[in-house]
Amino acid sequence: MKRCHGSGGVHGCGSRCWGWISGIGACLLNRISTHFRICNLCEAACGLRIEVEDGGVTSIRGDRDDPFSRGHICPKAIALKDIQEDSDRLKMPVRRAGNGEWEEIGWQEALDEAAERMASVQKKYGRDALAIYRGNPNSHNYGSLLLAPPLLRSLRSKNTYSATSVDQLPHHLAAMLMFGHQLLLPVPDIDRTRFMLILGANPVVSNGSMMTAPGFKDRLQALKQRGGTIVVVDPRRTETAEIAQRHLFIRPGTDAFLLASLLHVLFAEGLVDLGRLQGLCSSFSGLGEIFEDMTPERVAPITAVDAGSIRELALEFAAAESAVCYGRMGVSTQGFGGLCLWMINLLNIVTGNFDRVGGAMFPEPAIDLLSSVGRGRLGRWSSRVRDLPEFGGELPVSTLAEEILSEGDGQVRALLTIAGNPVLSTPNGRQLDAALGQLESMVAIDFYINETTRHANLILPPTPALERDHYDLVFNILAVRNVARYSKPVFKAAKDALHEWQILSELHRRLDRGGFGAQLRRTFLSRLGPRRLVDLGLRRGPYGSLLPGRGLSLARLEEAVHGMDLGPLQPCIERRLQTTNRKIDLAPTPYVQDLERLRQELEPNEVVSDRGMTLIGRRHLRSNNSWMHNYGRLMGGKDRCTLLMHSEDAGRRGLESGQLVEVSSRVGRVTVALEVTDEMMPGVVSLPHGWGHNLEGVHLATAQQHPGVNINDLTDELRVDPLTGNAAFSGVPVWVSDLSTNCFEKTRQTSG
Ligand SMILES: Nc1nc2c(c(=O)[nH]1)N[C@H]1C(S)=C(S)[C@@H](COP(=O)(O)OP(=O)(O)OC[C@H]3O[C@@H](n4cnc5c(=O)[nH]c(N)nc54)[C@H](O)[C@@H]3O)O[C@H]1N2
Ligand SMILES: Nc1nc2c(c(=O)[nH]1)N[C@H]1C(S)=C(S)[C@@H](COP(=O)(O)OP(=O)(O)OC[C@H]3O[C@@H](n4cnc5c(=O)[nH]c(N)nc54)[C@H](O)[C@@H]3O)O[C@H]1N2
Ligand code: SF4
Ligand SMILES: [Mo]
Repeated sequence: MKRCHGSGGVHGCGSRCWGWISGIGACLLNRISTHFRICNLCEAACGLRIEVEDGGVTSIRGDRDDPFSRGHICPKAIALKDIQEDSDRLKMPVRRAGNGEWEEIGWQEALDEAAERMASVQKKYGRDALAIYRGNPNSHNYGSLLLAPPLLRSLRSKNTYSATSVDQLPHHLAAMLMFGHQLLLPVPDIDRTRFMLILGANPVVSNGSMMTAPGFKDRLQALKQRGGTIVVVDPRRTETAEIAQRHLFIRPGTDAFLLASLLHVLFAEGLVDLGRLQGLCSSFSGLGEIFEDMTPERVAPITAVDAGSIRELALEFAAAESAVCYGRMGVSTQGFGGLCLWMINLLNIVTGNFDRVGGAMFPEPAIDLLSSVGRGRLGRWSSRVRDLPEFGGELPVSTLAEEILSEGDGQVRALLTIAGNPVLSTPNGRQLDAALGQLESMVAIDFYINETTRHANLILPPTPALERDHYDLVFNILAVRNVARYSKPVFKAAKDALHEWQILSELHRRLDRGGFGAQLRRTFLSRLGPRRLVDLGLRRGPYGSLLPGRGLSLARLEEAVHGMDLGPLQPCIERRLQTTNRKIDLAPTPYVQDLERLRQELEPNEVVSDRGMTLIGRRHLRSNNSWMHNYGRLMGGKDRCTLLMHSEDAGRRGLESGQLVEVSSRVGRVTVALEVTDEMMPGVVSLPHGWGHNLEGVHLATAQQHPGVNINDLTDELRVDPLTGNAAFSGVPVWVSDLSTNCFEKTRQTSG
């Protein structure tokens, strides 16, 4: 292999090559270059060092000089190369012909037809007949974040959906109701806290969520080394629980009882102290009374956490020099997800651990979206079929299939998906799969023909990550340290390729029905492009200046190839709070009312048959939701899509590791290999999500060799948190049986 050692020391071994141009970080003779870039695959946003030779990636490593991630990386980053080179990845638009075959077409034709399909359905049936679903990668793509909203605004469909409602919606609601803005999201000050209580999150594997903290495992180890304590509450003894000093099993879906009980103890023991926030909180008086009946003794049989442990946890949390409670997917995607996220904030606030070093704090990102994104509203309209509430302009995606399938005025007839795979990622995926087959029109902006997009009439593929620049608009809002990093594209976009923002703005141009003012705004936005919008955002932000040559700007950020450290989080609530009375609302009415629903369940009433179990999900370091199973490098090793079950449960059923079992729920059934492990809580089984690639017409050669089963063929679209509309994935009742004896019918009868 050719070697080039830049005189700038970038390649570092000292011998010189005359082709090396340090200004551009490239060697013109050997066609070698080094690029520094942020990984956009998950929320950790690790800094990468990417070597390119002769137009191909030769290595991807962690960037040790990145001020935030300090060289941390996970195996998924390497797959950025595979995404770039994947022969299944679409490079040009494709159209599905009558015989189910796909034909490649040119961009003009594709964009015209896509716009025409959407416009004609809206014209014929009304604007709500077109639904839009936006998936997770949108938040990792600033072009899409900036240019999709104007398109959606001009489509004006109430049937707008996203992955938010199968994920973090309760976080946004709590932020809006308590702090006045859906994006005012507190994050744990993990690097300085002395006590961390983690509920329903496995950041050692997920690398952190609603908390951007690259190298999370190292940060946890550091917490322990400085004498701090980590407690994990989870129905599975996870990789994170393994590091923690204490792990408590909890019955899925019951965290709201535990949290209410922790608050009960704090009030009952006189341990509540708002500290500095005393004058900044409203609705404090009477707060203790609403938790009066939530004693540890009463919630213990419901949660399966014993009363002594609950009391001890509350006392320890209050006594710690600093403490923070952090909850994620496991508490947000459950029937009381809304209440959980409110009470997590409350716990941090009433123990004086809010907006304080070592507690829960607000980042101050270089581009502050608070002024440009709406505060969020709840329930301005509700879904047609099931009356689920809108939040922030979106309806809960659990209702999408029935909105397509139920006839009547306002029925959904067409769908636009943007970077989403709802057939694998939303509850009762099989029902949605069937519903998509009935649409009159479907357009997908995606670069794969997968479980969802196979139903599209047209697929419009954007450039992959390495062909575009990147600035993290979302995850700097959630970062445990203030940083700013800008990544240039590693490769020039392929000939004829369009970036996501260009596709969106081309569609917008064709669909814009606004007046002169709206059209002028649209033209201005698309001429400006996302890059210059980022520059403007940086200049208007807290570290920038509108005066030329002053403050943080894109030009300055581009010079700092490893990114810029903007310092640790600071107490800032006085500056950041967005409520109209400039106070934190400790007891917003929707929560106080919803507590009544919780109270009604203080007496457990669900009759579960002896074969009944509850199902939870899990993540794996080498998976990323549904779309990264097509990269061989990530797919080695043993089967990851297995059902985990405790040995007592397996023994009672006469089941053994490795055998196939049938798992069934109200909505469907799957057959999957069993893995017996005592890391599970008895009575609970776990399946990962994002699998089930064996559907007809999917073009993902590698993923189809390891198809797995879709957990969302078991999760139930009717199980939602009624307050937020968020899917309740945790604790789905299921029955597990030996394939050969198949006792499903029998258990279904006994369990009603
Ligand atoms: N049972 C269960 N279900 C879950 C979860 C769970 O824990 N349990 N987790 C939920 C969570 S947290 C989430 S966020 C959702 C995710 O749900 P989705 O966002 O619907 O699914 P993803 O698997 O992220 O699919 C991403 C899609 O975007 C495409 N894609 C990737 N990069 C790009 C890009 O740059 N541009 C475009 N246009 N397309 C791109 C991929 O090909 C894929 O089709 O799943 C949810 N579903
Ligand atoms: N490797 C990898 N990383 C990822 C992703 C991925 O798919 N793979 N997805 C990314 C995305 S989109 C997101 S949103 C984040 C999610 O990030 P996390 O929330 O950290 O991810 P999970 O692993 O789903 O963790 C949820 C935990 O909740 C537990 N749990 C389930 N039900 C309950 C319950 O009722 N109560 C309690 N207390 N715990 C419960 C589960 O056992 C699990 O350990 O991860 C991101 N990072
Ligand atoms: S942890 Fe996330 S951001 Fe970091 S390298 Fe892995 S996928 Fe990329
Ligand atoms: Mo997510």
